[in-house]
Amino acid sequence: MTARVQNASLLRDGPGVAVPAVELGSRPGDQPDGLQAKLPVERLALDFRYLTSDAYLKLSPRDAVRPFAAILHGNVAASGKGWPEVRSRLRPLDAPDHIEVLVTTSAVDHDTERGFELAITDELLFGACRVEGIRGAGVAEAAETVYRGLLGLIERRGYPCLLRMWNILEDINGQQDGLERYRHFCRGRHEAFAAVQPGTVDCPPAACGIGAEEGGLCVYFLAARDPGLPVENPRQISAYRYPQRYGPRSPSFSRGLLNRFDDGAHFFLSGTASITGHESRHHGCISAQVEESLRNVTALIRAAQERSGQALDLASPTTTLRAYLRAEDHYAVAREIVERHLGSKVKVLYLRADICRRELLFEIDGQVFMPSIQP
Ligand code: 3EB
Repeated sequence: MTARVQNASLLRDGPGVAVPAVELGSRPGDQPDGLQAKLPVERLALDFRYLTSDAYLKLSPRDAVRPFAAILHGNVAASGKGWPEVRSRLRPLDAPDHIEVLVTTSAVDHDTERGFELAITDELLFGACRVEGIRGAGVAEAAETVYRGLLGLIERRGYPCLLRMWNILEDINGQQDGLERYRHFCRGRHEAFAAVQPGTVDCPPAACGIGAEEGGLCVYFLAARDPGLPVENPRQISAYRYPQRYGPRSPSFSRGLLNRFDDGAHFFLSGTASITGHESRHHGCISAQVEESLRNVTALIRAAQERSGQALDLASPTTTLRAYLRAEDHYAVAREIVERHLGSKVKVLYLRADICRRELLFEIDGQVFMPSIQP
């Protein structure tokens, strides 16, 4: 087990006795509703919150639980308050906009380097970058340049361990020089890992690789000082070992990755679709694809618990997921199945997106957060 728990004494005052709880963000009028911390923790290294734009625009870098980066889905005005704001170029299916905010109680620094906007805490480095002008060609080169840049940057800044990558590629299923653009992307990404961080080739971070209608290549990441624990799914071949028929270089991602800080355990769930072994299942059937994807998620979470000894509750209110749908009119049926399986406490964003294999209609990813002190 490579993940670690630091300063457990910060959270516990003797066996099983919680220190007096500080209800973060509980001063009246201080925090918008969506950010009210329900968790009685003194320190929060990282949490994900889903907010409406009204609540988002009230956030301040001086909040006790403060944003350190935000992902804007839909037509949201940027806040311009200093933290990185990434436009996903993905459209929410149930509202005009949704904002995903990464929050922390740690002090946050911001910087830029080589086209990356950075947010830096004691525990984490967040970075985001976009390369445009790759409509006709150059996807592999763009991916390799971005990944070489970020791998160099995380080394130099002392956060060499990638935990989670998010990759959003314009026209992901389009063809370029007789090869699908996603496969060009996988080639460039693989070349960068092989050249700069070869140890990561069969121990990659959790990730998602999805398609947008515009926006070139958008890559953002979370990196840490020490490695997390990558976890594979017994129902699926590791993506980094996919056979050549899926492209000249395999996709560099682990099915999931578990990380522990003193605030609790974060399980990063990679993009999970209707694939068993290495083959896509249930061509053309949205309900069967959603069911198969959820069976994969369940199997992966079980594997993660067995490998780490860490309890993980997928159906917990601290879980935040994103469901990607290729076709807008599959939204109602997909949501009904997701809620039937996970209950209604889990927060799920539904987004219109392309999936990296043409026949796939659905993919789901996100985070399962198990706080050290239960609410
Ligand atoms: C799959 O299982 C579906 O290329 O980073 C899922 C998660 C997928 C991450 C990536 C691709 C990626 O192969 C696609």
